[in-house]
Amino acid sequence: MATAERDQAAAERYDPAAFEAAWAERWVAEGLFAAEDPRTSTKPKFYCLDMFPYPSGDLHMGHLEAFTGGDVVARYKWMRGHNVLHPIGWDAFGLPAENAAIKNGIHPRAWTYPNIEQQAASFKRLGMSFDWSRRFNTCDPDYYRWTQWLFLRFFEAGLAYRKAASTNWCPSCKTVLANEQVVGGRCERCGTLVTQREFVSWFFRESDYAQKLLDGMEQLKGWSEHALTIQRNWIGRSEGADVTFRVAETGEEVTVFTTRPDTLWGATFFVLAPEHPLARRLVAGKTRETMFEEFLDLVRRRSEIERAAVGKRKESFFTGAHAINPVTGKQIPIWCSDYVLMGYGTGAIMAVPAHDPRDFEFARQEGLEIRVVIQPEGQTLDPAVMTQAYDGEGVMVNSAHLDGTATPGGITRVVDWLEEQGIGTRRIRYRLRDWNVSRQRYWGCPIPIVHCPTDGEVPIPVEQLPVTLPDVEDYKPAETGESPLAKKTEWVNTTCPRCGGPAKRETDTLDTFIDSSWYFFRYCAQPDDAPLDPDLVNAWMPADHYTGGIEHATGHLIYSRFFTKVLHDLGLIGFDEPYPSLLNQGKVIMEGAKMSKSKGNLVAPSAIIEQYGADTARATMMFAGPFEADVDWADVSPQGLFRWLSRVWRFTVENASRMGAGEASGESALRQATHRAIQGVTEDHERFRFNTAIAKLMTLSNQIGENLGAPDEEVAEAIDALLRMLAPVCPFITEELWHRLGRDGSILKASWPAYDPALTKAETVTMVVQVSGKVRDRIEVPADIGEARMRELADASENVRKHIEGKEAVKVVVVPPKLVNIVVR
Ligand code: ANZ
Repeated sequence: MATAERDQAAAERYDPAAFEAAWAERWVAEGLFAAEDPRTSTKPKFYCLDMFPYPSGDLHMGHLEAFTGGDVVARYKWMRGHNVLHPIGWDAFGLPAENAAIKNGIHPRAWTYPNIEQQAASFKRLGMSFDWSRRFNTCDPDYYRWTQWLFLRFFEAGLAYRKAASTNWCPSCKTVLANEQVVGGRCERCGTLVTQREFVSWFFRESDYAQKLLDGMEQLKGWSEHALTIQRNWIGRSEGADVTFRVAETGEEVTVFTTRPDTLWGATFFVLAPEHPLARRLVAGKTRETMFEEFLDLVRRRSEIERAAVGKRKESFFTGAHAINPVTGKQIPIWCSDYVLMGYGTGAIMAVPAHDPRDFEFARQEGLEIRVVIQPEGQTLDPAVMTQAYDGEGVMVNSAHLDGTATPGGITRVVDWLEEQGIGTRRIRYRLRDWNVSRQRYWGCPIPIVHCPTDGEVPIPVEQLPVTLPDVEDYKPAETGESPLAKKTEWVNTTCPRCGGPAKRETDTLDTFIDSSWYFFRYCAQPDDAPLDPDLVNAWMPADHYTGGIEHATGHLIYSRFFTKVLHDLGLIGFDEPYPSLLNQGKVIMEGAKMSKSKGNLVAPSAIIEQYGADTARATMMFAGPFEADVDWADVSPQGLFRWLSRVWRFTVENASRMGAGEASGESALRQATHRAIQGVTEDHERFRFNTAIAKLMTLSNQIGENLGAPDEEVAEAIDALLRMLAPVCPFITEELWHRLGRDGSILKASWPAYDPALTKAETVTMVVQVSGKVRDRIEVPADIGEARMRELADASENVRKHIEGKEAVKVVVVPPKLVNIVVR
């Protein structure tokens, strides 16, 4: 080879380092990703939202996956002619950042901001098409001022209140946790076993919205059934009845909630949650009072999950008192046990051991009576030999005049009767509880409330917002459960905005999940006199696409739906569901295990970018499998993707001079391949099947390679389509080639290719059906037909049926797509 040719070959080698970073800079500098005003834009709007990141370090593989997925959608929508809003910000307050800061011995602020810059730089380097002009951090006073403003709207509307309650306490993070932040009895952040502790805390009345949250699910058409089920169960609607019992010894009334009022005749004992106020009254002044306190101590050390589980030992304490079963008139013993939770229903239950698994376990443990009141069809349950509760359908027995009622269908009849008798009332209850939003931590949004000895809880006047988070020396959480802010006395001591007298500031900060419950409104516009611009919010929202982890199904994804409904009810916005389409990415793992520093199996996106470039990092992640499935990084090959991109690079550069050719016509193999790829990749993008889209692009690039001898127009058409379709996943290589081909503007704003349906029709062939070697039918079928479908068609043929009737098929030979031979005897 001559030197000049060799030089040219070298210059034309695929070298992403030579252009990726420069393009990343240029896109941002030119404002390529800026959304247009949706009220005046001629393009249909598309709001592409990603769950914004915690700035707890540099980007990890989970970020690479989730944000690339969102970016592919955003870029695809630009190319389909949409006005895309694809914003970014940082969820920068709260435990994740703070715990990391404490571990590293530096102030949360000094830890958080540099991390944000680092992540922002990495996002840019990855080519994320964010509208950077809308960027904000939730720990900026300009943002949390409006978090406080919203808190005050909730407070005024009676949706924020303060009460003493037994709450989840993480002994390691030294803070209260919401139920959603306790996973399997452990702190979601640090894994420590969560205990119960009494605190005066702020709550949001989320439980008032339980039914609205369920009803709203009708609108969530683009959510997976899995995500919907998790939320439905978390909200936990139960239909049943409240039934009132009387304490035999004292005459006081106590109500239970039951979903099975049809089993009332089988209630042989009664159980109170240990924390139930009646429990303490019943043991008061008795010799067992101190033992009861010890019992309570024991119970407090167990998590709710442990307490509620079937098959776990149940702590028990007999109160010595009895309740009167309102339908049998019998006295039944009142016990206390930890399997009854204070926070659900009324905190008291009628125990029906024959038909409830946990009551059965408790009865066996304590030797209590078991009485069968539901008899299954064709069986006779005998309490003496039962090994488990029977909770299925059956007919009521031992239930006086209701004997013979079929259940659970007949429950309505039972409740009607209970209501008539004044024993019970129909009741719907939800598992969803009010949201505990107080955190005894430094790094959060200060609660804009002052405690005044005269006026009580007084809101800070709006014009005085934000209540700035003061700097403190000692930001570590305290054993006492008191916020570090409490030590800052000059900040705490203030005057009451109402009476001017001395007062104290609230020292708890807000749960960071409040910050993230409304951020997507602020992306639409950032007015400086309101949290949101209703005009623009109503123009952009509901968001069209939301990408994020399914682990948020019972937390963020409920909180933010709740916020949206409240803001709607307060008249601030015109819709009540924030994101009807939700796509949950899978996890990135390594050889079956979680990636982590301690395991030493951590792969950083930056390492892949350095070795192969951002396009390869993005493509590898998207090609690794269906977006929603877990990705095992040990199974994927960045090298393979890099080689493929090198090939695309090479044939594009080498055929650059042919690209100006005119329009292609005819039905050649290459044209058909091109148009089938356009059809397939488009369909894949519409269903977020990024991996199969890439596979089809690989096939197309092979077909291009095999057909370089085709006329210029056909090669040009194929390469042009390939580049456009590759652009959402690999924006850099496609942009660089686009410019080398002398095309105008960014490929991001080029149009998505269209296919000619005449060229995508699947070919058909004639399938022959034989019975024992004799031709009995001929059927036109698609050339890519599968074996199962061929057999179906053969079996459905009239003539074939006639010839196999009454005979036994001993063998079926299928040779796709042309032959089915049924051998009969
Ligand atoms: C009697 C009974 C008989 C019950 C039977 C069930 C089956 P869901 O469906 O989850 O709403 N329960 C009520 N309050 C409770 C509490 N605070 N802690 C623990 N368990 C409680 O569950 C409702 C059922 O859970 C109620 O119906 C009650 O037991 C129990 F064959 O009442 B059932």
